[in-house]
Amino acid sequence: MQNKIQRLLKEVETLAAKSAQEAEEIRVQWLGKKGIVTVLFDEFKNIAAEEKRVLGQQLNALKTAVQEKTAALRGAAEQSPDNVSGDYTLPGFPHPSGARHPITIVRNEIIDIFKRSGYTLAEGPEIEDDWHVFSALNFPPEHPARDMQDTFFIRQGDNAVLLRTHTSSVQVRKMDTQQPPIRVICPGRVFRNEAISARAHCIFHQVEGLYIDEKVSFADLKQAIVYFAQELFGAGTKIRLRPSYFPFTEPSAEVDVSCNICGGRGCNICKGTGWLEIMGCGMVDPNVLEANHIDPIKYTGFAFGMGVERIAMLKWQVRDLRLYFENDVRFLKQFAGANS
Ligand code: 2NM
Repeated sequence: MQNKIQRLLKEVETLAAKSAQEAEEIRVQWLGKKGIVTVLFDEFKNIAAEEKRVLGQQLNALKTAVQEKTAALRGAAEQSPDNVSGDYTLPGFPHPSGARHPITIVRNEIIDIFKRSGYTLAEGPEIEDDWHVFSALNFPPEHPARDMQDTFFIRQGDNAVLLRTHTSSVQVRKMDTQQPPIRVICPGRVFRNEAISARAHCIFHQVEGLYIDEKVSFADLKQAIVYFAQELFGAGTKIRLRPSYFPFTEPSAEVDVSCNICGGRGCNICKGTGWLEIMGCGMVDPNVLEANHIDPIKYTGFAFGMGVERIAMLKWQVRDLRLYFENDVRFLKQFAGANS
């Protein structure tokens, strides 16, 4: 029986079929109810127990070889240009097309608005050092943001290596290489060691802006933000500024826009206040200019920063920021064709 199996194995290799139907006939001839392999399996039952182990393996190998061969013959016959059995009038298989991620869409929209106002784009590394993320931005040595609780350190100590907690580090690199006028927009991923919730994630996206020139004023900052808010949320959008604090700006403010859901009357999105917080901003602290070799007597500047996930949540009334990271296609599909 062993010899027979070996001979059949060789024969399987030489099998050929001109059509899918021929391939099917071969399959029946070998594997059908009275097929060559089936009969061998019947004979196998009567074989002495000590021979069964080796023979069983060989028989199974033969069966697998026949299955693979007939499937291959059938596949080849179906693909062949001689195969005219298909119905060419049937519609083709649709190719599902992808779409941009909602965070990409909003990020592009924000960038486009600032490009129209004369800003250029700058990008930089996600892995940074202490100087570009903290020291050059007027963070005092004991500032809590430098703490491990907020910052992911790759290496601690004098030559610390860390993941940037904001894209201001890119603006430091810009000030390093260019004297004013500087008008730059910096989008990118940032990292903070925070517990993940519906409102916070340890990785998120920011867009930060910086404008430095002679005689840049707080009024200029306010006008830049009004223009941005009305382009993004619609012509009737109002803004208000609330005093705040950031190490790199003085004075600093938090920016609210009038709630685009209820038109300012108060709803559950704006928690009855009529206002939604969208970003932080301020006049660049003279210490920051000085640390970056820009004359704080000659030049002034403003800066601002926003979280892209937050803006996207407001724009589409998404209540849980985690949806932007899970990539559930049922969620993502809803943004197909949402532009940019
Ligand atoms: C914000 C809020 C306020 C900011 C400051 C700077 C720089 F480089 F000029 F110092 N870049 N970005 C800034 C200011 C960022 O985000 C909430």
